[in-house]
Amino acid sequence: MAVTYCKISVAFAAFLTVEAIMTISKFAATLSGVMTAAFVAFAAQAEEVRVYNWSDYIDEEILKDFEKETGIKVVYDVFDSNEILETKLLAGKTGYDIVVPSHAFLSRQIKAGIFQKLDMAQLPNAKNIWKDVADRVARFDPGNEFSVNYMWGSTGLGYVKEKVAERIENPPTNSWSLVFDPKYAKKLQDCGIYWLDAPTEVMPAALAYLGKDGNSRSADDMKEAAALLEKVRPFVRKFHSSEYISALANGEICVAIGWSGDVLQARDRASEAKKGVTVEYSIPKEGTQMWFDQLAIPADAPNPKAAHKFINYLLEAKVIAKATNYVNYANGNLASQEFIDPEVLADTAIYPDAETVKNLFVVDTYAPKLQRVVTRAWTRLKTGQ
Ligand code: N2P
Repeated sequence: MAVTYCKISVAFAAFLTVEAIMTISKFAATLSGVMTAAFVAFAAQAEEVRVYNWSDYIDEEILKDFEKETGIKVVYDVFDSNEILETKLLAGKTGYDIVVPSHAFLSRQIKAGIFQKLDMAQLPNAKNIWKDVADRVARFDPGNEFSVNYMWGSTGLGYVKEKVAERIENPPTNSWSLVFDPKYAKKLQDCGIYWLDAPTEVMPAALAYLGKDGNSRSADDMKEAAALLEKVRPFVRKFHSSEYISALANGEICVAIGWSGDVLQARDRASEAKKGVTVEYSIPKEGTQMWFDQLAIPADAPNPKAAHKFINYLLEAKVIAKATNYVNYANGNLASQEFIDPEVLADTAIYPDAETVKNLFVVDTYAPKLQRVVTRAWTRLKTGQ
């Protein structure tokens, strides 16, 4: 066959000019170049994992290490709001292989059929999972079938010690009153107060401050919490769920309602900068919520196999310890603890001890009716309508 082809080619070539032959061969070379590029692109596409995670939530070296180890390219996008993630997930076809909703959102998303079950056979490192954490999450993901914990933490107060002290004598930094009592909030207004742009974070905090159950299911309680928030809302400079890290670290604001590890990252950045800014985190004495951010694979994920590889990689004790050491959040991996920096492991703001845990509550998913009350109150709070 090859010989025949050759003969025909030679015979055919005899009819062509030298230039024509060169043009054809250039064309052939270009064609094969295009085909190679197309093949490489195809191969690269097949070897890609698309991850949608919270901002300021990983040491990027981990992504590079994963790429080196597996040859799978990581496309990594970030968000800072469960609502944003949920809107995308409900619309479908996100193109993501892994997303990271918090427990209460995860629960209703599982019921809405958003995720596929994890294939435990592809997750041998699941042996490292911390059972206490998995058990707590099982209330939201029964049998832990759809998700694995990435990080968990609490929602509290981040503040710049010097700036708050300049404005308030004996400031109640261990209490929600710092931001929810108009007497204090007013004094901090010029310096700057940020709130998380997240009703499911701020409303439970207001409930706890009022002495109510932070996990209350009562619409009346919610309305009372909203009324309290309305009173201090004029003193809030910004609703934002990630900018407070640099705002605190640079001493641009006085206080933020924020997430534990984010505030602790601000603390570390401020102390590295040595500009006289001391950032501290506190879990208010009235209590606050703890939450669990879960790795899950959308039902329509383009590359579930790579998603499992990525999750399995994050379940490696040393890998997830590296993430915790970088982001100052606790993880759900027991085996990782021997690789966690001793000061991180001993920090009760990160790994709460029994005494601290007493002050923490978990907020369940709001039923649609209660969710509407919360959403409406929040919109009114932010827009005045
Ligand atoms: C990371 C924030 C994650 C905590 N910046 C919110 N669940």
